[in-house]
Amino acid sequence: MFETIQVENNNGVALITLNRPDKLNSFNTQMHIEMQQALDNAVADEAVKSILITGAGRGFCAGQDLSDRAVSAGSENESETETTAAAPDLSSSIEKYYNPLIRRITNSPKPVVCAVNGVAAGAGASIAIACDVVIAARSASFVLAFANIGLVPDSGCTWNLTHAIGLARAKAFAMLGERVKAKQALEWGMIWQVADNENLMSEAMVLAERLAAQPPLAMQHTKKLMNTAFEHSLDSQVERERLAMQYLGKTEDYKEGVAAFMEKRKPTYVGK
Ligand code: T3D
Repeated sequence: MFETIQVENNNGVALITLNRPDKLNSFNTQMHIEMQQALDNAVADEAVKSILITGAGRGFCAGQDLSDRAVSAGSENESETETTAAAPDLSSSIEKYYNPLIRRITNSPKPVVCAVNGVAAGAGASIAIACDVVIAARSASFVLAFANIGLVPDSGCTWNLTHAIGLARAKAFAMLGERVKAKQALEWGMIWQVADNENLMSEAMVLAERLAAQPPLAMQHTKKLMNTAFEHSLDSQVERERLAMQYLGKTEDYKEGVAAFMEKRKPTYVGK
């Protein structure tokens, strides 16, 4: 059904694999459209409880496919150089594709795990860090390649990264355009875990399956509270927590969680 990605559903996990390995899984329009569809399907499918995104081949994702952005580098004729007839309006691709993709990941009520199997560059890095739980192969790396081609970090990177690692690191990382290895990303608090290369997918699947077995409404509300925490004062945030607790305390899953704890058994959650 899809040509640029692969989707497999197993044990409550929708595994989405970016699949343009010869282009380091960089995004073209078709891949954007297929990703939108795959994420919408995963959210709509009641059997899917968590989503796992990874890449095929040696890279995770190199951001925008630059072969679709062939802007003339200049001309001997100064006035021709200044005409921007061939220049794309990047804001339209951001509005139509990158922002909706990041919003889909962020607003998904289901946890999204990212298994970074190789280099994550440009929007590829932004997409990885927009996910809820990020595990990276030891040999993986992150590069905010935007600066190297005259752009700014997009796809939520200036927000997610700055909150994750702080302004000093985020600015140097973005402005220098240098590669950061998985181990460094872990030390900075950019990602959750580093796995040996050969164990990446099995460890990522363990994480995704564990999240799939967690109470879905608690996952949804935890994610929302945390993703929006910085928009609120502490005073308003504790009130939002109170309201979420009020709602969750009346769910079947809370009853089941407490009963399972008291009976020393594994809980089974239904998302109600
Ligand atoms: O345009 C809009 O819609 C606005 C939104 C923009 C969002 C963005 O993501 S902007 C940033 C775009 N991405 C980049 O600038 C990254 C460019 N790539 C690189 O810097 C490097 O390739 C990497 C750091 C990712 C990996 O380096 P390395 O040495 O491991 O691999 P390589 O040899 O450079 O690349 C391998 C192949 O993948 C190569 O093709 P070839 O020569 O084997 O046929 C290379 O051209 C191709 N490739 C890598 N990145 C891209 C790409 N092809 C098209 N687009 C790419 N982004």
